[in-house]
Amino acid sequence: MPHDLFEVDKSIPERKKHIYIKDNADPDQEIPSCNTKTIPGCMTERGCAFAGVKGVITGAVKDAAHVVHSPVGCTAYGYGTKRYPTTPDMPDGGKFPLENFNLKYIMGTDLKESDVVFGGMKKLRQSILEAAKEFPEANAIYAYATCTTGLIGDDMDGVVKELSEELGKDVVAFNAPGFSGPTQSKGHHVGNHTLFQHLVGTKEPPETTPYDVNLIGEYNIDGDLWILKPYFEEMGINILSTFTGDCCHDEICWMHRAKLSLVRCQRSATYIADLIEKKYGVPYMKVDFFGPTYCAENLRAIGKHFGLEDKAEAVIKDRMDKIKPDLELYKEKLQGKKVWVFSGGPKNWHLPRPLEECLGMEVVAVSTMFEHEDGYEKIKERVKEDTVIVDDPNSLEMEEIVEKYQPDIMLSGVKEKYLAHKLQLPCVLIHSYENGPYIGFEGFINLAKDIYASIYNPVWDLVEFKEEVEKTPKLIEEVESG
Ligand code: CFM
Repeated sequence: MPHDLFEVDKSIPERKKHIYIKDNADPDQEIPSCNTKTIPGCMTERGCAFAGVKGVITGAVKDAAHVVHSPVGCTAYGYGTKRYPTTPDMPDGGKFPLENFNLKYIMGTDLKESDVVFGGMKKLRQSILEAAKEFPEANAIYAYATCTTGLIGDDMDGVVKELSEELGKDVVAFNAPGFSGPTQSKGHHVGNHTLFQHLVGTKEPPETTPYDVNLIGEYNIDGDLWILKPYFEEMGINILSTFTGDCCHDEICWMHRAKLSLVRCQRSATYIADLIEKKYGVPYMKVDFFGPTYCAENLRAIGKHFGLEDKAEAVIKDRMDKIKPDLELYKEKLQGKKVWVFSGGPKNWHLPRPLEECLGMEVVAVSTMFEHEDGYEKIKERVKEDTVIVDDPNSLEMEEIVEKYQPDIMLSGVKEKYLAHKLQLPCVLIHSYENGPYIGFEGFINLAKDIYASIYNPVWDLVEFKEEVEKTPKLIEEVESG
């Protein structure tokens, strides 16, 4: 189907390669320009490669001190903005002193002009030493390149190698300056490779079982991991390492000892599962735990792998029984409501079917910030004919989506929420969540509840009232004169 739907295409013809409307008669539809840099002049919602490594992959590691090698802006930007809660629990049964550490703090080298001219390596060295002194409980130090230090070419690997020896603990450099890729996705890639190359295989776990798994690409957003963990425990499966929600540095180091890797976020973390499989022969399975149907399917597959089918069935039955009344209630309330799903990548293919099949909603638009071809294929498989699929939408296109597709709600991130609200459109956060967790059986009910609360919020009646007021000068007079 040709799409003259988007007005902005007239002024930015390249954007045609980022948009299509699903047509069942044309199975070859694709986004040929996904995962390329944003067209100059388009107001993008994407993040940078540094955000991808620090904000997504490594930031949740609870016992590492994070040192950002940058002018102070990137450091402030990297500070505890993401909602991944953490327990003090360590694998040896001990407690990590979270109260005076980690996610509460971020450290930076505070680069100035003279460092840019003469090099920032001395400052990096000094800052890492200071961080180690200030936070002796840190089990590792992670240092991050940023645009400035990438441009001046500081040899971070050299500095951290020396310091690892001096300090007697792992000091790791992540070389993903903001500009090093089109989106945060590049930072995921660098983060995976760096952790694999420097850490995996360097330590042994205190004990192992025949049922050890790595839960990869699970960042414990608003407690997602704590929904999933009991499923595994009840099945008799042990999570040896989580990559990287609520995890500690050592868990990364012994990932090679798992019997199976489960890849939850397949955009940000399939890389390390692949590397571990190739080098250590640990197989991996891609899993999807959003919505009750996928959750049941995937628990079954994991049960089958370990010969624990009965236990998987018991977990599924228990949770399905628990959520059934709520699921029915929200399905009745949300039936026929139109929804636009907009996240980074994977949540755009995790969510459409559960929203449609379990809640009776209609997905009219799906957009992503940084999905690659394989992810777009999954989106295409899982949405209905006539759904518009948009890669890296700019703000004008976002307004057009609202105007043309008239969604009743947008599921997106915090940046888009303001735009949605200006357009009088309800919006629920699906990146960091509103009242999550949103994963698993129980989590899906939390999502349904937030969607319901948002669509049926009485504030929208005031919007209609305001429109009426604007149409009627007499009313305005009355309102103004009290
Ligand atoms: Fe993976 Fe994620 Fe996502 Fe992601 Fe992200 Fe995220 Fe996301 Mo926001 S790791 S790709 S870089 S599932 S932060 S928890 S919600 S854009 S779809």
